[in-house]
Amino acid sequence: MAAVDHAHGHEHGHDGHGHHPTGLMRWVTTTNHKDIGSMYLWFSFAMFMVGGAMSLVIRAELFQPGLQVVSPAFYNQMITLHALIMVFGAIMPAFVGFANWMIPLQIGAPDMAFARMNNWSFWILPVAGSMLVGSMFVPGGASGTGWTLYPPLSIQMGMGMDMAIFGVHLLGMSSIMGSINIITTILNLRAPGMTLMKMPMFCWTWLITAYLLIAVMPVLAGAVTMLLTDRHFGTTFFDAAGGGDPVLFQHIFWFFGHPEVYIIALPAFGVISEVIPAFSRKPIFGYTSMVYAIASIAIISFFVWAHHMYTTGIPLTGQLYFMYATMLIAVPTGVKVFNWVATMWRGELTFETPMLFALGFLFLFTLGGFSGLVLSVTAVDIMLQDTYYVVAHFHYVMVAGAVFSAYAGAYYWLPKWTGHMYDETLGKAHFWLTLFFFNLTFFVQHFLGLAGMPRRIPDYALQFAEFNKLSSIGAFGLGLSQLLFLYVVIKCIKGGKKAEANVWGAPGLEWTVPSPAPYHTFEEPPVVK
Ligand code: CU1
Repeated sequence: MAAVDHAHGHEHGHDGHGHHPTGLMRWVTTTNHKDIGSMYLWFSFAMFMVGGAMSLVIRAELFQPGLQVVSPAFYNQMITLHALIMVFGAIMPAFVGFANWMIPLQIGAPDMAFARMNNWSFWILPVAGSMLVGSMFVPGGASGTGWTLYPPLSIQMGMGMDMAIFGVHLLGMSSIMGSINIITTILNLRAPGMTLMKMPMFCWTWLITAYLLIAVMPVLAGAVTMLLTDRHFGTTFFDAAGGGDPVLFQHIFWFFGHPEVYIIALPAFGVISEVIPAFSRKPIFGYTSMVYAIASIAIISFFVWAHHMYTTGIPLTGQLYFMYATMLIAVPTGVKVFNWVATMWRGELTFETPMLFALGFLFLFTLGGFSGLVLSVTAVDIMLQDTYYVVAHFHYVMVAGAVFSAYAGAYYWLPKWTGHMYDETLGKAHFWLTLFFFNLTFFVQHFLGLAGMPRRIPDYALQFAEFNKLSSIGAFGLGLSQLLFLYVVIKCIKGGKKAEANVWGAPGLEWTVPSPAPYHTFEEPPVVK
């Protein structure tokens, strides 16, 4: 079978061992990590556009006070689907795409360990995505619960909720299979001499993220399965009338939900840890402390979940414990930020688009981290719970954190992927537009939250009108700016200046293979000294 040959990389060239499918069938049957990585990235960008369009419906409704664009029920569906699609459809698959493309290249492996399972992991995603998007079109509409799917509302919603639950199950399966693949690849397929402590930081972040995923995706699956049996099979896990408790769902959900934040953030840290050293012409500062910081963040992330639940009536001692545990995460995160800054210190800095996005990440993610520290304080959080301050906070973490670093990674590796240079002028324009409109959209939401504007509400009191107008203008600008990225990528794939093998003069095994990276990467495994 041609597919198996690809998987093990022994069989090079097209020498008559079965035929190689072309056109659509190539993509459906591919077991090549680069094809699969590209599919993940394209899927992710498509979902980013869908989820983004939904956020524009939200921002259009909030452009001015009064109900004008959509009904409150549809607005709630947009709130729910925007979040689910962005988290599970856009951000997570983007970083799995980077993992597929770059981990084998960075550790000198011929492909991912389980090449066929890799194909399956990807092809589950479009089905799961259709479940989420399709839930809008069934009687009663999609789940209007928000992405957290809290009961009792999620028990009462119509069939759209069942589709969302099934979609979440499928996404979990895909993530678990992807994680098994990543762990096995990193632990078993490293080139001779590539010890764990010589691995590029991106591989380290993914190794630890994969363990996080395997630990918490089943917890989410359990939570939504209990929801499903409460809905249809007469159980009362979350129903007080039968002896259950809706707050139990929150505990289980956030035991998944908080590590999920780091599932998104750690691979983003990994990309940043590749880009900043490359554009500083220095090795990363404090490699070992970086590895320990990633591991500490991952471990502590399991013990802070109830900081999302300060207002559910948990005991005061519990509130205090979760407050201090949450603050503790700022320590290893601070180590990372310090190391990134120290890497740049006295480096020979240049500011091409990947570096600009990395610096944007550094500045804005740190801001998001600080507003997170503000929210970790129980007394403050009780005031700010369910306000736009929280919305502003997690968009600084998710957009400025995950999306900025995904762009940093995409511009950084585009020459490796396509063999062409992207248009630097347009790339920089994309960065500055994104930076400006991102802040216009979300910075003002801090003020709205502090003034008491609640989240997930389609209408608001008159005193919030100005900041909402600014935020909506920012959102439309931000959305339109992302089309520029699509144009830059297509232009880069179609042509442009030929990229040298190591365009950035960066260290790392991936830069020793030619650009574009060949379909089969290594004839013989390289030896790393
Ligand atoms: Cu959290």
